[in-house]
This record gives sequence, structure tokens and C-alpha cells, in this order.
Amino acid sequence: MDYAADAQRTDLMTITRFVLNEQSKHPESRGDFTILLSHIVLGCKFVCSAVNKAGLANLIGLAGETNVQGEEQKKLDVLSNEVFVKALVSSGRTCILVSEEDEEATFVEPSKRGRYCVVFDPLDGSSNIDCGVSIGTIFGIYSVKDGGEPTLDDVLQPGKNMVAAGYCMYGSSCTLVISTGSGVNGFTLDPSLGEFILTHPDIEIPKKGKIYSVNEGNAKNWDGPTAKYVEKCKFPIDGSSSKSLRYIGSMVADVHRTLLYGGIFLYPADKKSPNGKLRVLYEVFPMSFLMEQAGGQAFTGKQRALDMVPKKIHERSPIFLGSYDDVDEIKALYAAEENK
Ligand code: FDP
Repeated sequence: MDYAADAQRTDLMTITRFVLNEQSKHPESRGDFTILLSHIVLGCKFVCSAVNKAGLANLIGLAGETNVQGEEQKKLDVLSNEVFVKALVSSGRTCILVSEEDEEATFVEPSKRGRYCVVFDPLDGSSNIDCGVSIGTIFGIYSVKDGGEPTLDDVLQPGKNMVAAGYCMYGSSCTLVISTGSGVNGFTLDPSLGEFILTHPDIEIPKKGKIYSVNEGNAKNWDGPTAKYVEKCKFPIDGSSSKSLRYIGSMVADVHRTLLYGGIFLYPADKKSPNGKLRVLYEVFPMSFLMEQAGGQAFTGKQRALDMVPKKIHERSPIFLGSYDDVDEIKALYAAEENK
């Protein structure tokens, strides 16, 4: 009998137990973060269940509204947003919420306020809903700056100031990956228990990977360094093997694979979208935070992604993130372009 494996099966590390353990390392902690996280977890469980039931419950389809980015909203987007906003407000631990689905930031009424700001995309990859491809929720958490009335400046902070970030992927299983600034851990929802169980402790991204992930349909509009990098992935000049291309078109799923298998995920700038497509606060920052915490890198084409200071809540940025050595290569190409 494998006693070690058996002990693991019966001594379940749930996400709540994990966070409480972390909390006990900080005697000054009042448990606010644990309470906030339990509300995020509740939102993820609800969305997971709604995604699983989408076909049955006739949730798929347009809700007849258009979101800030001019995309048609699906019913699931609307539902997920409502669930997360309500869960976060009722936690009593938040003061500002920024959601991909809402044009303006939500300032929580004073009687329900806490000290955290949460930026999130309740259902990322929504163009994949109707065909059953993995989608996810992405979130980042900041602490409000000192005292006083909360203002937008509390969320327009560089990504490196986040206190935690994570995503939940609704795929063949429901996986929650989170970092509170000391490594990255992954939890899988056990549907029979209704609990997220630690299944991927201390995730470290391989130093170099064999996969690149990008929407190559945009290639004709790419700049020189991006085009050169992708060419090198396909036709390496040093005699090494070419990289494989994998692109799901759902950021959570593409980043999750990159985190576990290594490689690079790119959503670069192009002539049509000089700032790329992905949103800084609730896509680029949380994923960059996780990548760095797992030992990888995240770069915008100009700087370390987490150093950016956003000016607007729905700002976009190009992003290259993944294995340390792979991101180093694209950095070198941009540096060479700059020195021309
Ligand atoms: P979607 O439009 O389906 O919501 O920013 C949203 C996002 O998906 C990301 O999840 C995904 O990585 C990217 O857009 C895909 O964009 P392209 O279709 O342009 O490749």
C-alpha cells in the first residue's frame, strides 16, 4: 500500500485551509483576505456550475446588450458579472471593483466597504462559450492606498503592487490558480465535495518551452520583432527543433497550458491595434503576476509588464509572457530594434 498517497487522499488541503495556513504566518492578519477569497471562490463555483449547465439551461445566446469594448454580451457574461459583483460587495472586504463588463468602476457603499480593490474579467474568452471550449475568470487584488476616500488611483496602480492574482478555468475540470505573492498554487474543484483541493502545489514554469501561442491570423500586421520571433519559432537558426503552435483563443486556457508546459503566449501590438487587444488591469496584470511568481517573465514589448502604470481602467497593452528564456528572446529582439 502506498501510505503517502493514501494520506494525501484523506488529508485534503482545501483552498480555505491553505489560505488559513498562509494567514497564520502573519499574526497581524485579521482574516480579511481569507473572507474575500472565500467570496471569489463562491463566484467561481457558481460560474462553473452555470457554464456546465449552459446548454441545458438555455443560457447560451445574446443578452441584447453591448459591453464597453463593443462586443456582444452573452447571457453567461452578464450572469457571471452579476454574481461576482454581488459576492464581492457582500464580502464586506472590498471598496472598488473594476469589471470588464462594466464601463465605470463600482465604488462600494461606505457601510459595506473593506480595504481591497478587485479587478476582474468574470468570463474571459466569451467567444468560445457556444462551442464548449474552456473559458475562465481572471482576477487581481490591490489594497487601497492609505486612509481617505477611495479613488480611481487606488486601482490605477502598477501590477507589481497587486497583493494577489489568479484565474479559474472552466474546462474539462474546474481549476483555480492563485498567487498571494509567494509562489503559485493550483486547486481543482471536486464536484462531489464542492471544494477546491490543492492539486498543483508550487507551480514552476519550465525555464524554456517548446510551444508558442499566438493568433497568427494577425501576422500581416505585426511589427518586426514579433514577426522575427515567430519565424524563429518555426525555423530556428541554431539547429534546434521548431516549436509547436497551440492557440485556443481563450486567454485563461492558453496561459494555463503555458504555465504548466512552458513556452510563450503572445498577444502583440499590430498595425490595426497598436495597443494589442488584452486589457491591462484584469488580463495582462494578473497573468503577468502569476508568470513572475512561477519563475517566468512578462514583457510588453517596451518594459516589464508589471511596471506599467495604467491611466484608464479599460486600457490595453501588448503582452509576451511565459518561460524565462523564451521571453528573454523576444526582449532581445525588441532591444535590437530599438538600437538600430
Ligand atoms: P474573447 O475575445 O473570446 O473574450 O480578451 C478576450 C479574449 O477572448 C482572450 O481570452 C483571448 O486570449 C483573446 O481575446 C483572443 O483574441 P483573438 O480572437 O483576437 O485571437
